[in-house]
This record gives sequence, C-alpha cells and structure tokens, in this order.
Amino acid sequence: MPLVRPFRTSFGTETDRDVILVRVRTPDGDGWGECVAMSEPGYSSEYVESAQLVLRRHLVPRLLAAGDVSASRVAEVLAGVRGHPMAKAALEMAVMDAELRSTGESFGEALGAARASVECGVSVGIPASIDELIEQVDGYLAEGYLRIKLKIEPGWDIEPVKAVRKTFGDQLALQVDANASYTLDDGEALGALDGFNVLMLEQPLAEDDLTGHARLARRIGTPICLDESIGSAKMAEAAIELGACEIVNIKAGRVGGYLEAAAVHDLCYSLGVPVWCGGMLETGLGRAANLALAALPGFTLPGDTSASDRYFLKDITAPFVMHDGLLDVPTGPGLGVSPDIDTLTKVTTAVEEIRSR
Ligand code: NPG
Repeated sequence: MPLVRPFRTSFGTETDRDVILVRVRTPDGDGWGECVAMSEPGYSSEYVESAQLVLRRHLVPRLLAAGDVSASRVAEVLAGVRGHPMAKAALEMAVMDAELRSTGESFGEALGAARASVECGVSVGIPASIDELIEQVDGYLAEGYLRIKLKIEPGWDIEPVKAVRKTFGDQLALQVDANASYTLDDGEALGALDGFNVLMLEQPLAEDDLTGHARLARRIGTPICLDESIGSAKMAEAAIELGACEIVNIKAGRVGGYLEAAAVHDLCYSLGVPVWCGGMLETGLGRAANLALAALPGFTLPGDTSASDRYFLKDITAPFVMHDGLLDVPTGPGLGVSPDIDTLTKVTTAVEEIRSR
C-alpha cells in the first residue's frame, strides 16, 4: 500500500507498506491479524519475508497440530519457536479476532479498555529540510494532533527540536525518537535536549544496551522511553528496575501479541510507569486493535495512533477519522472493523492458504 508520504527514520525510508495479513478460518467464524514486520530488517531483525516463512513453516503448523486453541493459549503453543514476535502476534491477533467475533465481545472489552476514545499523537519522519519539517508539523497541528514526535538521528536532533519549539511554542507536547541511532559518546548532543523541555527521548541507544540507557538516564534530564529494548513484560521489569527508562512504548508486534502487550501495561501500571501505544504504520486492522490497547488505564500519554489519512489515501478498512485529537475505540465484536474485500483485492500481491487437513 503506498504511503501518502515517504517516512524516513534513522534506519531507513518506507515509501510503501508491504503487509502480511493473517486470516484464520474456524468453525465459529473468521478472524484477521496484521503482522507489523517491515520490508527490511532495519527496525528489528524480523521482516516481511522472514515472518511469512516462519508463519508457513513453523507457527501455523504448530497451531493447527494443537487442535482447538483459544487465543489465551496461542503464545504457549508457539513458545517452542524462539523469537519472531511479530509473526506470532499476527497469528494470535487473528485467533483472538475470530474468537471474539463469535462471542460478540470487542477487543477493547477483552483487553480491559477503560475509555471510549484515545488521544492521538503523530510521528514525523526525517524530512529534507527544517522548512519542510515546520510545514509538516504545522499541518498535523492544524488537523488536531495533540502531541508531536520527531524522528532524530546524529546530525538531525537539536536543530529540528529548536526550530519546532521556536515556531510552535513551549506548550506543544513534543518528544523525540532516535531508533537506537546514538552511542553513549553522543551524551553531549542528547544532554542538550534538556534545554527544550521534550516529554521524552525514545530509544537513544542499541536495543540490548540497558545499562547504557541507565547510565545515560543518570546524566541527562530528559526522561528516557524504551521501545526496541522492550520485548516482553519481563524485559520491561528489568529495564525499569535498572533505571534504564521512566516511560515505556508498547507495541503488540514487538512483544509477541496483544495479550503480552496488556501484560506489559499491567506491570508498568502496577509500578506507576506511564506507557503509550506505538505504531508500525498499520492498516485499519492493526489500528483497531491498537486503539483498544491504548484505551487501557495506564496509557496516560498520547500514542502513535494517528488517523488513517496520515498513512494511506485509501485504507483497507473504513478509515479512522480523528475528532478533536481523538480516535474512537471500535465497539463491535472482535476488531470491530473488517477489510473491504474489493479494496483488499486491489492491493493484494499474493495469497497463500494453509489447511489443517
Ligand atoms: O504512526 O504508525 C506510526 C508510525 C510511528 O514512528 C513510528 N514508528 O520506531 O516507532 C517507530 C516507528 C517505526 C516506523 C518503526 C517504521 C518501524 C518502521
């Protein structure tokens, strides 16, 4: 699916979203899942082709061999396969959707949503110039986004933050995301963020560098949020205990599914650590599930749950439209949204069917 504008981060540029959707067909009905892996292994080691292969060769066969499996047991059935959280999450999401559609319960109800709508932020990629950045931020603020996240990398950090603060003022809720592009030697540039009152600095250092994040946290005033480093509730606990982060970005795909994502939320909520919902350029299917997750009580910060038109001219579901900076959590059974089959067919490049017998 073509994106409305290229999205550049410190690890690469996305111009199109190549998405694996999983549709499970059960005696009780169908369900949809979305795999958030990108085309290349830049954000994390998973990517579209690896996810497709591990689903086909390892995950789907295990699930089918296990027989009648409820969503709550999918992770356990797939646990013999190490890693591949994004592929696992897609499968669990599809099983959960099928199950909830048959019982009439929504994703929000199943996960424990505490509100009917969610505050929206927007993530702004690295543009060609400061002027272009200001124009994009201006456009998003005019649309009503409540928080701006700037993608940063060495050489594109203080200047853009300074320019945005100068143009839009001190009241703007502003945060930055480095996608693991710095080292501890860059402490000076990262420390300079302290002068601009940013809400948080997200994932400055490498995914496996919890002690580095803890050291950096002691040196700078800006709160550190972790994304790539947090692969499970256990890892969130370790990061928090070490002092590596004060805030956690939760993405279901990164932690192996919406149920583990809810567990990360529960852990953080019990420790008083604020969380917010990350985004992976999802279609309306993943967006519906993210909104349900983002409605849990501990999601106290606006997330990267933006409106459909920030990503696609035409989404595969009915578009999610923002009102007053909010998106409504779907209330229908399961995800509460379904793909429009004509639209889906137009963007489909391949279909593969795996049967239990
Ligand atoms: O709004 O869905 C969105 C994108 C939010 O910035 C965003 N995602 O690191 O969190 C990230 C980042 C990302 C983009 C990750 C592309 C992977 C690929």
